[in-house]
Amino acid sequence: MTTDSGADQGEGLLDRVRQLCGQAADRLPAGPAALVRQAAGSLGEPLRLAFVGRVSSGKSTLVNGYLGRLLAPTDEGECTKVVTSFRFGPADRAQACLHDGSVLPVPLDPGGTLPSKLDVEVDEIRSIEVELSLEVLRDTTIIDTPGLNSVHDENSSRTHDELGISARGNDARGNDARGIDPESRSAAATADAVLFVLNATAHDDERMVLREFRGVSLGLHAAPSNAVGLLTKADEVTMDDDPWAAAVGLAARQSRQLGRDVATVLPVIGLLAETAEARFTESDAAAIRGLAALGQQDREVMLLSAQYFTGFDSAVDPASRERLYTMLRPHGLRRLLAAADEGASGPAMVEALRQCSGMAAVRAEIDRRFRARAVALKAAKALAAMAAAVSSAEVDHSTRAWATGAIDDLGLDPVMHGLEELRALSLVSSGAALLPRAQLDEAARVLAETRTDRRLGLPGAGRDALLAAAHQGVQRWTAIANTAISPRARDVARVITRSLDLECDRLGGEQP
Ligand SMILES: Nc1nc2c(ncn2[C@@H]2O[C@H](COP(=O)(O)OP(=O)(O)O)[C@@H](O)[C@H]2O)c(=O)[nH]1
Ligand SMILES: [Mg+2]
Repeated sequence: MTTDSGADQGEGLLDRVRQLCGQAADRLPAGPAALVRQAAGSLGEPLRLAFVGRVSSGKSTLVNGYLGRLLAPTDEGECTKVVTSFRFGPADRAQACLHDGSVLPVPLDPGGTLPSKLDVEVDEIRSIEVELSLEVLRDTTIIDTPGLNSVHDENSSRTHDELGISARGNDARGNDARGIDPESRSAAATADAVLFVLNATAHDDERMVLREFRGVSLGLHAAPSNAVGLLTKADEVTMDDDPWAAAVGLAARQSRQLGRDVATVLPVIGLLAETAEARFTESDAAAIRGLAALGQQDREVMLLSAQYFTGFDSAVDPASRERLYTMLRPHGLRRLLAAADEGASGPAMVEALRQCSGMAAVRAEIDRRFRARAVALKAAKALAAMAAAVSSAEVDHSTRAWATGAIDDLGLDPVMHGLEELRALSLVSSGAALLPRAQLDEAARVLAETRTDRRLGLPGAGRDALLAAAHQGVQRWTAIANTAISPRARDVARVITRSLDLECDRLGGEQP
């Protein structure tokens, strides 16, 4: 039994949303109609996933680590200052889309990296679009954004105005939100889902962008099911021997603090993911082995700073050491020196880096939360755009009432329940829903898994057994929904009851 819950019905929902957009566009005045048509147009495209955060927070490094290639420049080059999308295409190529509507080809460096210098002024560019024949991009478009200090920061709020977002908004405390530029914020607002890249300190401006994203994209679902925080540079959270443990604790705290804006915060070391996937070579492994020949005390001293590391007396040449330091920093170096002590091969070192980067958990979260629920996220995005369009003063009362009713109806579609499940999952994994351990485990399983047999804890079981388990589950969780003391636990139980009810429907209704 390998039914993918909901996925098979996804296309039907998208068709219905498309149809509704078409009907609405026919009835609405020109301005709102154009917004609705635009929203309908993006329904057939891959999921748009944006990496957003301050400049130098580590976004491009994460994009490279995620895509497994050195595509997004992480230096000071001009391309770091422009919103860049990476989408699937048969050949590797890039183009710059200018504000005046024209398009210029951008030559890629060998390996597909964007050049550090462009033939056109950066502030004339609206976005760079890169097409790559990477499998992971088939169903997901990745958007890298610049952040603070981009050239657009001071002079361009065009895109933002189009979206009706104030480019110079104030947060709740009246602070001017200058941390993240309008172009990046607008890229976040038009994305279906956002990876919010954070470092050890979360700033007010970052929270504001998150809130904006929530407001623009998911008016229907006031839950942050479509935004996940990534606490990157986890290796630099503390100078202690075990920065990862500290980062896990910090990410959990940020997750609680930002709970209204992101579903969860995961620690990650983007740099080590990028190095593992796209930089580390056999000669780097040989250099690590050369350094591992030094005594323990010498090693600790050389790891104290970049200068010590490259200036140290060693058979490994300084240029190789500088490269290693840039790619690994002290935490990665320590990890690989330890691996070398155990006789690790080059590929084993890459595997060690991969493991300590935390990227596997990020991938799993992206798969489970975003790629598996892409249809619901895209439908929610389009419906939210339609809701915003019909709220315009130009729209007459009866059209607005008709559209709002139709949007609500589609919001009740079983596929859309996937977003409720993600919201409930956040309540479970953050510990906000007070339930006994066994119920929490079951809740996490039902909410996180997408295959019917796994959700029901009966991998490989036949239809009758699954249906019986789903029926029992409905009864049990209905009781919990009525009796649990914590309101959030009751909320979670209600969501699970509907999930299991929908499983009964999918399995064929009546109990055998
Ligand atoms: N120590 C450490 N440095 C990182 C990490 N990720 C990125 N960096 C460094 O931070 C700087 C900015 O990274 P970049 O990805 O260009 O940031 P962006 O402006 O957000 O795209 C670069 O020098 C990266 O090497 C990380 O996980 N750990
Ligand atoms: Mg960047």
